[in-house]
Amino acid sequence: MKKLAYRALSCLTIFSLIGLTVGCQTPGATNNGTQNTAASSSPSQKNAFTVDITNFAYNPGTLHIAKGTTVTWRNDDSVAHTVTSGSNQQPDGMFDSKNLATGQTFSYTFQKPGTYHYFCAYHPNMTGTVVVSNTSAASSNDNMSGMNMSGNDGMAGMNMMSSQRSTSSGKDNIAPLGTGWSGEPKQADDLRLLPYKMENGYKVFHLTAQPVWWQVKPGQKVEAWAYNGSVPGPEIKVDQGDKVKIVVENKLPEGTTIHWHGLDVPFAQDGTGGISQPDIKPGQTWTYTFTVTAPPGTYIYHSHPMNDMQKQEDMGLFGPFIVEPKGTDWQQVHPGYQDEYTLVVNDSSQFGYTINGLSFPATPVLPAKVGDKVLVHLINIGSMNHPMHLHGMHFQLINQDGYPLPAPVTMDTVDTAPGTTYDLSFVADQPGKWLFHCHIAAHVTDSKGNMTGMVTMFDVKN
Ligand SMILES: [Cu+2]
Repeated sequence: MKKLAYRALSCLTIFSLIGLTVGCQTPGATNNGTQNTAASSSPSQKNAFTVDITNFAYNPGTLHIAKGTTVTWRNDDSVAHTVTSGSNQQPDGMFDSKNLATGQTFSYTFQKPGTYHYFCAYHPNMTGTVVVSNTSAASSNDNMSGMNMSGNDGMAGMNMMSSQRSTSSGKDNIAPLGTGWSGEPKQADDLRLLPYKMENGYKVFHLTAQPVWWQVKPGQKVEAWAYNGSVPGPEIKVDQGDKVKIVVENKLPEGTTIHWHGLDVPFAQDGTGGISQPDIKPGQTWTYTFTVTAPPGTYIYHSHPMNDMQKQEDMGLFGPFIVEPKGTDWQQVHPGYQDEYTLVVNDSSQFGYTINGLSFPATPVLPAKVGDKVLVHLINIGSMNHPMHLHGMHFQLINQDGYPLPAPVTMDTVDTAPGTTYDLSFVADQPGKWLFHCHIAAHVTDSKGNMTGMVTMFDVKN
């Protein structure tokens, strides 16, 4: 896994850079707050402005006002938000509306010039800025075009993933085979590791959902909807306790979201379209932010839009999310793993019976040396149970759904259920080409009786 994963790293880095299309709030946003006639007659509140909270955004996102102006936020969304001063989800204590239910308002009077950032404590994509000029509110007029914009510091470094900002027109053309957009033909022989950048203590990942051509096996090329051009999407690997941001760009012809299956994130980060967030529209970008609290093990990310969830999963919008022991990796865990593989089994209508998006004989051969301890992260993202059987060796089932079992269970077949993950551990104790396959015959045999579908093998050598 490691070797294969890193081999594709440079390629993926390029993908990520290309995919990093960032929505920006307009620094020069005009002063379009509405006059609040109900405000007090105090001169200092001559100019009062309202920021509407609608569709998971502050409107306007950037407000330019004179000192002494009172800003009132009104929540017109159907879910609660907050107006909390600070940035990067860190309150600075200046103001905090706390829970602002539908229809409620919150007001704050800005007395000092400066640039003030705020955010919603429930929805990290929601950020806003108030730029306060040195002009007195009592003498200022509404024309801010001549004001000094030098107080605009920090804008570039902010989280600018404005959820409702369109960054590109939706494209429904299909990119070349398994590549997303680079044009480089590629048949994935294993999952690839998604690179990240460290920013302010966060591991920042980028995923782009896009139609691509995908070759399930030679002669079977189908349209896929893939993350970063790969089915499954690239493996996200983090340490327990990591703070992560995952920037998702939607280049699909319809809305989508990503759900972090099994990771127990805050509600606003759950990625359920129409429930915890609006669908990310075509051309838009959305950022998920959470701390990985789950124990080391195997989890999933997959699309979870308001509509068409089955279609989107059938088309390939899923990937593995692996949590490693903090400060180490699996291969350093006592008594040590020499080989680590992630296998995603699926039975989608689009690809048929597959392991890692591929059908035997296109599935990867998994090398090991005699005596190696092998760790397998096994995910069933399909709609059926698949009893996965290992030849030649017994394995221990150590985790289910990422969490350790009270005691490892020794078996040679694990009946995997849809949406369930398993971590298997075994010692490759004799050489051979040992099949690992679904034991439902129809899932490993084509109409002519040839072996195909959910079959792979461990190639154990001396
Ligand atoms: Cu099966």
